[in-house]
Amino acid sequence: MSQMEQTLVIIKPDAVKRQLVGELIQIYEKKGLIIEDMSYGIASLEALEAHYAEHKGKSFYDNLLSFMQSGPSLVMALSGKDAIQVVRKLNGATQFLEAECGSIRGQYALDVTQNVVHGSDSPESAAREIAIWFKS
Ligand code: DAT
Ligand code: MG
Repeated sequence: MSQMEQTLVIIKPDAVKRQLVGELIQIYEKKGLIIEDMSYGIASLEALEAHYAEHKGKSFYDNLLSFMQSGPSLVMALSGKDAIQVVRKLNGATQFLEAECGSIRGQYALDVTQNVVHGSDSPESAAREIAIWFKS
């Protein structure tokens, strides 16, 4: 059964630097997803620590946080039918070599950390992440 969902997307600093913002938004919009909210700027350490709490202690964690603060990023809440899985498919696998060629990472990523976009991985993650970035 399809469900209306919200998910959290981040267009990461590497993609902003490469001026891919418009192109990436177009991919999500053309798919039919709706932009519910957005926020642009250099992410705070507090938000990033909360967002990436599951990865704390891993070998790539410090590098990940410094990359995510290396420039502005665009954080968005998107909604639509099965939005969480739809965005994960559009984004492609975490490892760029495994990402399908037509996916965002398949087309634009050549690095496992600097991998262009983030998408929530489950309804629980989506709710948690949206609350972190869009405190109402
Ligand atoms: P995803 O972003 O596909 O949900 P994740 O949650 O496993 O992937 O990891 C979060 C981010 O951390 C990922 O986008 C890039 C970085 N990362 C993950 N695994 C990594 C690794 N083995 N080496 C370096 N960076 C990694
Ligand atoms: Mg993840």
